Order: sequence, then structure tokens, then C-alpha cells
Amino acid sequence: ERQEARPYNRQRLLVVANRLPVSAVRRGEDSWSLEISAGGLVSALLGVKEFEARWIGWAGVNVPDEVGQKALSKALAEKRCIPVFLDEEIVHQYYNGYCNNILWPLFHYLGLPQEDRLATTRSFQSQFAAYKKANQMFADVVNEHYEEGDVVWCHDYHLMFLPKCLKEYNSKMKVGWFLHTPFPSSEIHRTLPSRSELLRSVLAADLVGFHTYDYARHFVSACTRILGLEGTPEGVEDQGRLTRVAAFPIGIDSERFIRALEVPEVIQHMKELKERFAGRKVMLGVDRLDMIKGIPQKILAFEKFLEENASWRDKVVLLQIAVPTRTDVPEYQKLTSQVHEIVGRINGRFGTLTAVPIHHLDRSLDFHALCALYAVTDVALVTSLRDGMNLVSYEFVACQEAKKGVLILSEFAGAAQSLGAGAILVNPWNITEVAASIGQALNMSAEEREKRHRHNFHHVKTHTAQEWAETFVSELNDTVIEAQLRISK
Ligand code: ADQ
Repeated sequence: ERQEARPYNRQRLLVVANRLPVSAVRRGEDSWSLEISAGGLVSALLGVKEFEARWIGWAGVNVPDEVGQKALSKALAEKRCIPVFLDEEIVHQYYNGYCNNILWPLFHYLGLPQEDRLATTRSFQSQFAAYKKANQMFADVVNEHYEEGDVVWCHDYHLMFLPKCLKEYNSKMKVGWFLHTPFPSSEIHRTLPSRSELLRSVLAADLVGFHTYDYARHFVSACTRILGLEGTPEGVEDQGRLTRVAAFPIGIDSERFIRALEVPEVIQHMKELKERFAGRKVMLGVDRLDMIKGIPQKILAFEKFLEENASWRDKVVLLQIAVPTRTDVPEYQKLTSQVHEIVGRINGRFGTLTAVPIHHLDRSLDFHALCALYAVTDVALVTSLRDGMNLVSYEFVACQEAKKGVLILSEFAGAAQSLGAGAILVNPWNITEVAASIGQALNMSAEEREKRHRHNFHHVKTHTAQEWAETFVSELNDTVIEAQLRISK
């Protein structure tokens, strides 16, 4: 039925996200070198054969001159990318300010330090104005490139104002919006001065998607409580117009990880790691160095485990790979030094002349090194304080067919809803519980590990990123067709 409803073959999909999936480096006045960053979203959309995706977003660099802008647009066009040029002031107010200093902490239930909170309160209006202005600039570019029949898929908290701007240009445009972070309880959302305006702009979309049913429910109740609209099982209704709201849990390109384990370079990496940590169980953390990932809590729980289990001290190692992000923000600098301090203390306390219990790296690993690490790990530790989904837990599971290691997973990550039956779920704030889970994981029988792994592996293999993207876009097409039918009745 769905197939018949689609009057096209390869539909054009305009994917709008704050950042383009490229890193751009200027080589000369009119020359740029570009590298595609193969994140989850890119591989998800590359795997979808039904549409032809084009990307619209900021290239992450300031290009004030016209010559540079033209050259960059041309280079990006070859990669099917279309840039939105944002100047430094806008980036400061919209991206660093409203997005990362207001929405990000709020959506993850994180408080700001007192002085930041006051400063934020004062600069709120100007940051929100910049946010709206930036969203309008994205809309201008989308509108310029839009062709009838295209599907426009807006991503994340940076672009909550975009659906409204797009519908103002063209009420027939098919617009979907997906949030990669959690959506908070309406009690939290209502503290935002711009709470109503943001909700109304998102509601202009035809389809609104979240990772979990809980986030979708929070969004609907924010619309009913704050805007006084009617929430239905389908979504939110406003004067006869329905905005569909639903859960679309993301996945990964699991085959890419499974295949990587057969690459000679990865096999060699695995061999080296096994030799390096022979006789010790390997525990692993892979995170962006962000407040939401609960890295200090994870390391403190590991310390507690070592304190209480002297016999394990020389038999286990924690590898924590934390790629730095937003390094210019003082809060993040503070987090880095806090983590370094705790790691140093624990290594000083439990290390020997020949071995330390924690290896902490402030860097990112390339794809092959990461796969090798996932594959040799006995226990993965994901202790996010809040996390939209958390793909690291999926990637670990995909690489564990041989080893069948254990996943310890925060109940506050969206992934807890899909991998909960196979993982050991923990409250990351309760380090006594996390320490006990580490013991449970390290001592788990092969039989139980196998059973838990089977469950999670099946899920990761069958709920892929490709399937996620296909489902969202076909739901969006269907939603629009249903709305047209309703109107014509
Ligand atoms: P993130 O907060 O970035 O994403 P996550 O889903 O775990 O979190 O994805 C991180 C990605 O970066 C993974 O693919 C991982 O391999 C990679 N990565 C992280 N640290 C790395 C390191 N040190 N070296 C190399 N690679 C590293 C946001 C939301 C999540 C949501 C995703 C997708 O915060 O909750 O799951 O979007 O919607």
C-alpha cells in the first residue's frame, strides 16, 4: 500500500542539520580540502537506496569573503552538500549560546553553575533572537534548493525553529523534525522563557520524531500543558490540524562494524591489545568528554570496585577513551581537569611500577582502532546521566560476536529501552550499585553472557540506521498523504 502511495522513484531528501558531515580546511583564497566524516547519520542515509540525499548545514568554518564562499560551495556540491554561512557573532550567540549553553543542559536535566545561570538569564533574549535568525538562514537555503516533491528532514535541538520558517515559505513542503537528545519532562521544559514559541515552531512540522516513547510523551504533555492543545495517540492536534508525534529509535550500520573485524589491520590491532593486556580483563568506556556522559561517576565507581575487591586489582584494567568537545567552554575545561585528577589519584593509589588500573586517553580513535578495542573488551561501561540514545553501546554489541562481553548501561540512556534485557542496567549516580555491577559482570558465567549477548546482538542487527531513516521518511510521506485525504473528505 505504501509503495503505491509514493508517486516517485528516487525521492529527493534534504537533510538539514546544524553541521554538515564534512570537515573543511581552507588551502588558499579559492581552494578548500574536504573530508567526509562518517558519522552515524551519514552511513544511515548512504545505505538508503530509495532516496537521493542532499545535506544542508554549516561547514563549521567562518568564511567572511565571497570568493571563499563560492569556492567552498562548489567543492561541497560535489559531495552533495550545501552550506549555510554563519558569521562568528551568530555562531557565538546561536550555537555556543542558545544551543549549547541553554538547550543542551536543559534537555539533559543538567543545572548550570550559579554565575553562568545569571549571565544566561541576562543574555537569554539576544541569544534566542540569534537562534531564530540562524534558523531563518537555514530556511532560506532550504527554500532556495527545494523542488516540489522533496522531503525535508530537520535534525536536532539546533533547528527547532526551522519547521515553522519552512512552512511559512511553503505550506505544502513535507517537513519532518527529529530530536537526537532526550526531550525533558514538561516541568523542566516550562522553565524556558521561549517554551511556547519553540513548541509551536516544532508543531509546524508534519512529523515529529524522538528516540523513545518517553521523550515523545514528554513532548506531547508539554504541548497539552503549556499550549493547552489536545494530545491524541497520534500526536498533537491544533484546530483540526494534526502533527504526528512518534518514537523512531535510531540504530547503527551494524554490518560495517561486523565486516571491519575481518580487516587485517583490525585483526593486528586486536592481537596487540590482547598481548598488551594479557592476564587482565579489559573494561572500556568510549565517550565524548561531555557532562552528560557521567565519566567522573564511572571512574569513581571503578575506584570503589577496586577498593572493595583487592584480588581484582592486578587483574582488570579500565580503558577510557574520551574525545574532547567544546574545549573553549570553561565548564568543559573543568570537567577535563576533574577527570584527570580522579584518574591520577586512582592510578597513584592502586598502580604498581609495571601497571596502572586506568588508561585514560583524551582523544578520538579511528574507526579500525575503535572496532578492535570494542572486540577485545570484556565489559563496556556506559554511565550517561542522560543520553538521547547512546550509539557506543550498540557499536560495542556489534563487535562482540566472538567474545560475548557484558554491557553495563545507564538506565538514563535511551538505549536502556532497547538493550535493557541484555545489559546490566544501573543508576550512574549510585556508585555502590555500579561497583557491584562491575563485580557481577566480571564474574558472570559464559552461559549467561551468551544469553544476554544474543538478545542485544539480535536487536542491533535488526534495528539498523538504514531502517531508522527509511521508516522515518516513509512515515513522513504517509502522514502528508493522510492529511491531504483528511482535508479533501
Ligand atoms: P553523541 O552524544 O555524540 O550523539 P553517541 O550516540 O554515543 O553520542 O555517539 C557517539 C559517536 O561518536 C559514536 O559513533 C562513537 O563511536 C563516536 N565516538 C565517541 N567517542 C569517541 C572516541 N573517543 N573516539 C572515536 N569515536 C568516538 C547524539 C546524542 C546521542 C544519540 C546520537 C544519535 O547525544 O544520545 O545516540 O546523537 O542520535
